[in-house]
Amino acid sequence: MNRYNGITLDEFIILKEKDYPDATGNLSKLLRDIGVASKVINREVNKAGLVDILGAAGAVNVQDEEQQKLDVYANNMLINYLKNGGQCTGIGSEENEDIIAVDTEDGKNAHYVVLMDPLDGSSNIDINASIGTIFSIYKRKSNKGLCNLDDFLQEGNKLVAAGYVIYGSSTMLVYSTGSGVNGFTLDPSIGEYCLSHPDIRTPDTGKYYSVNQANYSSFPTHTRRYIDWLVNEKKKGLRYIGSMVGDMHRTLLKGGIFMYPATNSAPEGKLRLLYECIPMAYLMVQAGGRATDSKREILDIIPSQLHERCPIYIGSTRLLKRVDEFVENFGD
Ligand code: P6P
Repeated sequence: MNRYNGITLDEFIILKEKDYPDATGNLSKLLRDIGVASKVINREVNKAGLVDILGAAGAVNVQDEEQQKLDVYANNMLINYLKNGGQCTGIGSEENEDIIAVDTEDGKNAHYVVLMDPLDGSSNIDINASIGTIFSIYKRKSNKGLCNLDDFLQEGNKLVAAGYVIYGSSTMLVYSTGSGVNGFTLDPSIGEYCLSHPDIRTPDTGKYYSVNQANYSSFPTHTRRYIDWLVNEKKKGLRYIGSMVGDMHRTLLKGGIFMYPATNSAPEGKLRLLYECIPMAYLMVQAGGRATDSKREILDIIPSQLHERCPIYIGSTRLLKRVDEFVENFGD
């Protein structure tokens, strides 16, 4: 029983701030702002079936995907909280073509930029499967004033924090500031996230692999042979929700491997490097796992564009090691 078990997210953030002597409290405030925004999004997600906020908003986002109304709501909610919280100088959202520079006095003097996928897995909204919010926080590279694109195009090793909120059978916020991963479950009776999963560690192997098997024939040879090995030699089971936050939450807690490889139609993979792959890789590494694009550690990749995609293989260290061996034996 962890001595912190059950304390609220706010209490935990303040408690952990003491571990950083030069902490000013700005990052703590920013994390709390994200936590509050997620509770407001959670309220709308929980009643999505009851009011007319389901179904496409009509617009399409930069990924050419039809935006669901909840996508739009979650994006606007997070942008408002981040703009008004005073700790964020800029926002990069999967739903917005360009960065949003916060041009208030506080914003121009703030230290952090936030990258986010406001509502990942939105194709699952209508069928009530798990969806989630994914966020990353970097220290700006520029000095004061309006932020610029370089503040966002940073490798994952430079992250100061990352996390996700999963809106599932219960709502959880899972995050790290670089010294381990902790999970908080929302207690609706008090409206607070309470520590429920202290110091999450990913097992070095696991029962399941997670991939869209329908794309099998167009995966690289090394990936097809690797999946054959998982199924025929290791008798692994397949679990795939089609919502990265849901598939990653299972992999983080239970071990295994999640993959979104390159395919014929998506030679760079489908998932976005900055909004999905880097934050999830950061959390997985912090929990003792690993994440690559089949050749490079995800956290070492220096992004060149805001919306670039990359293949991802992420999960238990022993299963990732075998990916290296299959790539070695079967090439690209
Ligand atoms: P596919 C959801 O649209 C998403 O971006 C991720 O959450 C999920 O892992 C992936 O796409 C699912 O893609 O091609 O298997 O439907």
